[in-house]
Amino acid sequence: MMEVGLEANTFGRSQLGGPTLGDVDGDGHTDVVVPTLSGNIYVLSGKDGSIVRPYPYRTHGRVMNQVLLLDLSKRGEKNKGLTLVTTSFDGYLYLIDGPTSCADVVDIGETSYSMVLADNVDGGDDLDLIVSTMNGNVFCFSTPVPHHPLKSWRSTNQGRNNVANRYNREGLYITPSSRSFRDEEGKNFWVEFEIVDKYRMPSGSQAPYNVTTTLLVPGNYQGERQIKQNQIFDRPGKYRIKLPTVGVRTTGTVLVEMVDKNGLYFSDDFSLTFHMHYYKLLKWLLVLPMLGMFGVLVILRPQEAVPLPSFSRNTDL
Ligand SMILES: [Ca+2]
Ligand SMILES: [Ca+2]
Repeated sequence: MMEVGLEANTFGRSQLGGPTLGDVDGDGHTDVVVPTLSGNIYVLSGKDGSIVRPYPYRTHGRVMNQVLLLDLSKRGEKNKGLTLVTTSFDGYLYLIDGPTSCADVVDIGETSYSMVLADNVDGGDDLDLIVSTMNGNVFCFSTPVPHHPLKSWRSTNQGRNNVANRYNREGLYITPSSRSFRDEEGKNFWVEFEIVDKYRMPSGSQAPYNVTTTLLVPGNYQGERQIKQNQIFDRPGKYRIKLPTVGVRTTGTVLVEMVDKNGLYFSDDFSLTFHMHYYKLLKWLLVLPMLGMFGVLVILRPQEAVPLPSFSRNTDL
């Protein structure tokens, strides 16, 4: 990594957006992607800092942001390498295939200083790309690629200090069964997550993984607002953590954070509700007796000639 630092130094001030890391060409070794003000995007070998061919890729305007790295292989497709996604000051959005450096471009006609981000924004199960421009527009492009929590890249440096793509590499995500919408009523509930670590020799495993699970509930809850649990795991895999349910009707967010042996930070989160279903049942407490009374009146409908029953007729008043 030292050599990469020296090599990157030769770009000097011509570089504004920081580098991002990932195996761009799919040879099993990490590469460093460096955008430059000249419009060239360099890919450097993480081993020795040499330029990976056929890069640099030349755009026709300045590249002012970090380059997003994504696994854009479609369902069932086993693509090696990653796709480089970036805007350039020539007004195009570039999607550059890592191994070949062949590009698809989208003419957005606007410039951007911010990184293209990825997440599933509009639902469905496909990954979406978010491009925000200097004109104040936010574009959302859908892709034919299935979404996975580790494919999303929701902020520059992914919240703290990680500039590497996580899918098929390293990360932590909450499993779909845990993150789907739910309401909790019991004493406790379970959160399932998976620690992914695909590092091989010579770097080996990035364990131990220090995982902190935090239940955040908003201001309407009077007790302790943050319920935290900390655990250290020695190997990747799926784990379940039990969290206490809060005693009031409220919404909450579960945040799972992981720091590996190098201090790299990963996180995932989902939202849930507490005791909302019970509250929804309350309306039936009101409606059911009314329906019952209505039913009784319909079934026991008095004949025309028969006077309505009255409790007063047995009295002599
Ligand atoms: Ca590589
Ligand atoms: Ca989507």
